[in-house]
Amino acid sequence: MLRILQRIPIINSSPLHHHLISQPSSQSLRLIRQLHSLKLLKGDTARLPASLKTFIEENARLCQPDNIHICDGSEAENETMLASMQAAGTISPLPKYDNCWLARTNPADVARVESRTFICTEKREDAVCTPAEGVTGMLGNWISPVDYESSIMKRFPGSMRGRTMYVIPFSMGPIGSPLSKIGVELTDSQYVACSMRIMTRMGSAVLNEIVDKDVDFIKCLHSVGTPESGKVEMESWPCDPQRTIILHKPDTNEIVSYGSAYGGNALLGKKCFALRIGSTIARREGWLAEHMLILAITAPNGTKRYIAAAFPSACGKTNLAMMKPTLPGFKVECVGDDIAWMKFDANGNLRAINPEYGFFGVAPGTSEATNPNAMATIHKNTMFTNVAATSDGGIFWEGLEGDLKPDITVTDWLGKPWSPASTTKAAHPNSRFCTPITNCPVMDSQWEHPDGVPITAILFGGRRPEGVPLVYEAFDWKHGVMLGSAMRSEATAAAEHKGKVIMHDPMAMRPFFGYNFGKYLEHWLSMEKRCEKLGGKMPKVFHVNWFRKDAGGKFLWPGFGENSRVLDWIIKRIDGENCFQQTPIGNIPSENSINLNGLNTAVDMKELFSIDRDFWLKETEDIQKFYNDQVGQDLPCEIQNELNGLKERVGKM
Ligand code: GTP
Ligand code: SPV
Ligand code: MN
Repeated sequence: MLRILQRIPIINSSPLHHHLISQPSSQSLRLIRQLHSLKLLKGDTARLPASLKTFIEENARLCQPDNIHICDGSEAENETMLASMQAAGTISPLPKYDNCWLARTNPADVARVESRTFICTEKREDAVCTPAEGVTGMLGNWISPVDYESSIMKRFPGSMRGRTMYVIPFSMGPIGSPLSKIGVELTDSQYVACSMRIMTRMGSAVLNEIVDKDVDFIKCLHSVGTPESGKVEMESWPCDPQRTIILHKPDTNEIVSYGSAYGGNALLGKKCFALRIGSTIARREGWLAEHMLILAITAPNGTKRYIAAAFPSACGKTNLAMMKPTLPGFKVECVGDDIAWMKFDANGNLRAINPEYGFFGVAPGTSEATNPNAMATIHKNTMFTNVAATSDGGIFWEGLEGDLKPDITVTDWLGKPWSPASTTKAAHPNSRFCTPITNCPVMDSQWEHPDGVPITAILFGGRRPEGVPLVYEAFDWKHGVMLGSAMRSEATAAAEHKGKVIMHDPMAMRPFFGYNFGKYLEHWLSMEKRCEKLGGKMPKVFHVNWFRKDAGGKFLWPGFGENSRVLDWIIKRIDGENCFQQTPIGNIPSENSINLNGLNTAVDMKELFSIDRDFWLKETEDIQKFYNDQVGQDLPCEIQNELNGLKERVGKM
């Protein structure tokens, strides 16, 4: 047995390999035989550095694909994959637009699966906080190295049988930027390969970086899998929802994902790499990897500011990132809509890049009225997933009712006839468009600048129907970090949660922490000293809430382009204008300092900014309970001090 194994060229030894060596079985024998018959469908392995070659070989041996295809990212390659997916019924063309496609997933595979997402470290406390006795931790899941290996071995052997393994070299961030990082994803899904080509810089140029510079890459393994029964439920969308698992091993920069082809579960550059693994690298290297949009706003006087904003999933990042300001003379340009990697430069300016190359945006609610720039982006080279289709070859979802012509019929995301009279939704609430950033008409000229853009303000915000004002400013950095840590929001469709409960979602990162949240807060706090040493100035921190409702359940604030009025106030504060009044929770705009000129809906500004003592007493209690239950001894004392201060100020109201 061992002799057979030794004949296989193994240059590097990884845990997967050890597993094969240490537990020889008839199964591993089969794996080995399989490797010898593997065909390389496309690509040249001779030039690959040993580390990459080994990574591909070991996983091919494990997953037993029929073929291996090293992606070059070319147009021709993309067309071939699209045609093959069309033939398989995975996607259908949308002839109303230019090279746009509709994918329908297995209805069991429509969102991220947070409960099946794990961080693997030797010690549990490196990955997650220690919750209070009897409390289930909600700030990530830990898995031991032993269970990590066995989870893989229970799922991956032979998981790619009958399929091709695509090797996807990709860069998060502009190729060659000092802020960028490279990954290689192995996947048996053409849908994932085509989507990665949209979402990241993918193909030969990245492979060349790996070959020429022998740079380290993040190892990403993905398989849609096959159910244990061996029976694929929906041939056009193979997956294994029963056994889906998403694993991360920060110590070795490894990501392993099985069973789902949807979004953050499968496009591994996004949440798995850029946030979970990214945040652990960022901590080691002294920077921040965050669930944030990045925008540029230019005021009528010509000054341009860059702002980053952390809102939980489906809480308005894409909308704000490319908004069309209603306030005359203002211009908003987009740098990114979901993820920011931010690092201080030599002068202490916090510089941000968007590591992505595409938008994976929430479809429902997107319309000419809410986000005209997104509408202008998505009619070319776009992959739509789980939206509804129209009889004239177009797309439809909730929010586009106004565009429906009477002679047009609609097919819902499940493929069934749908009409406005239907009681079900036409599009899945987490249906999405996957579209190239370069289509967006309002990208900032600096969006690909290798050094990033200088961030002057950081916004936190969630869906808070009650009690939380439209905007308030943190007193200082520490207070700002506490604000972020105490963030809460209504649950959304982007994950598997049910109902409209208000959930804690600290820093909008709850599903995306790569390490212990208490240590993450410590890292955030430490940014101030780092900046000071370099002689820089920290960004100002604000909390925003577009989603406050009146007693009748109507939004108090019109939102979308009108949010430019809030950005205008924020800029005035960055410039040091005395346009605020202090309250126990932070600084809110002084009367009339939010520019309402030309606003054509009546807004009850009093109610929008009201701060109710009882509400905030309860809020501080809830935050304390969250800290006690979920963070425990990992909570930095500075953060507890900040909460004590808030409690005291609210108590004195
Ligand atoms: P992820 O991609 O999941 O991280 O979400 P996101 O934060 O980018 O959310 P997105 O911008 O796609 O917005 C999600 C939903 O919020 C859509 O239905 C929007 O119409 C709605 N929305 C966005 N901005 C506003 C706003 O200012 N007011 C209101 N009322 N709704 C908004
Ligand atoms: C989110 O849920 O925050 C998203 C979508 O951006 S996904 O990529 O599926 O995580
Ligand atoms: Mn997101």
